[in-house]
Amino acid sequence: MHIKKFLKPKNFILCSFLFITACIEDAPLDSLSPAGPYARTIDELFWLTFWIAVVIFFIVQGALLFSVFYFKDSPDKPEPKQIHGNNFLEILWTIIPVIILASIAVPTVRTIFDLAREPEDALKIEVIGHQWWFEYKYPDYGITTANVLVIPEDTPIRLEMWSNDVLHNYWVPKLNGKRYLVPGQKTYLNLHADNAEEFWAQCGEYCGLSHSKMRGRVLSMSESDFDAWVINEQKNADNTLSEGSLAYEGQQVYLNAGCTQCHVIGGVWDVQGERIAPNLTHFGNRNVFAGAALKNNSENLTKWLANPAELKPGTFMPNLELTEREIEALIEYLGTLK
Ligand code: HEC
Ligand SMILES: [Cu+2]
Repeated sequence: MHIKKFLKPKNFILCSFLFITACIEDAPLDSLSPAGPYARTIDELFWLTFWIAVVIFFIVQGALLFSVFYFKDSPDKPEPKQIHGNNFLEILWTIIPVIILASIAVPTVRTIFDLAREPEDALKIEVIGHQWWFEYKYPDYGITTANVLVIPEDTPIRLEMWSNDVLHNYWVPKLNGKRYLVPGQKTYLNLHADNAEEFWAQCGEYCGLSHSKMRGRVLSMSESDFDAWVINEQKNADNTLSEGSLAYEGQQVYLNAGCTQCHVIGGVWDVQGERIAPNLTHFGNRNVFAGAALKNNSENLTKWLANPAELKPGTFMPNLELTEREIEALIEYLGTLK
């Protein structure tokens, strides 16, 4: 596009709306409102760098404006003194940037090392990236879950991460910076939430069609709530549904429609172990699904089970041509998986 065509008042007004979007309060992906020590360390470094840049901006612009007006040419003005090749000045304006860069580099390098260090007594959790959802495993507890990462408040968490397919990137802006999830290689990230709160996560690397719908939640809870959550997650699904109930019918659909090829519901199907889809054993306890892109309610589930790709283009969950009745029964069944 020709630049003159772009420079119209209409376009400036449109562009200014982009700035207004930055003013939303309580934005869940706001990296400027840290909620834990790691994010705070980054925040402090950001503000230090920001204020150094602000001071430099005004000094440089001030010098520029001063020169423009003070040395403005006029017919009766003699040529100002030329300073090209002045050794003292050349050395001075080499040293000043070195000091500026060093004053940013020292705290930056220190922060990088602080963030990378493995905290003592951290809870270890594995994060596995899939197109387009995050899987979480708790090796110490034998738990596998998806989409919602549950952590105890005020406790250091050590994430060990990799990808199952393409490059992904794990990002919980209020708790720490981003880190890549790489196929065949482990990366690490620390989290630590001050309080019991729900945070948002987002895949930070373009990873295919539904990348924007590859989100997540981090649910931080009190120590006692977390312990109760662990005990519940370790249980298999309740397998005592009464024959003839809608939930029982849903379980039959689950077992016969091919869902078990990809999903695991603990205790419901003999074949255990690795599957390529979210573990559904405690699906009913999660408030979001499909990469946290959708709220867990029957309206969304109806659409999802009828045609997953309509909600999430490219998803590896196929349309299984379920009838309305089957979908209704499945949703009832999924609701019992607490
Ligand atoms: C070919 C493999 C495959 C089959 C078969 C399959 N699914 Fe899925 N399912 C997936 C994948 C992959 C996802 C994650 C999609 C995403 O978030 O992008 C998923 C997601 C889901 C979710 C959301 C889970 C969550 O926590 O995000 C539900 C519920 C679900 N499937 C139910 C079913 C049911 C019920 C059936 C059988 C009627 C079924 N699926 C059959 C692959 C499969
Ligand atoms: Cu991704």
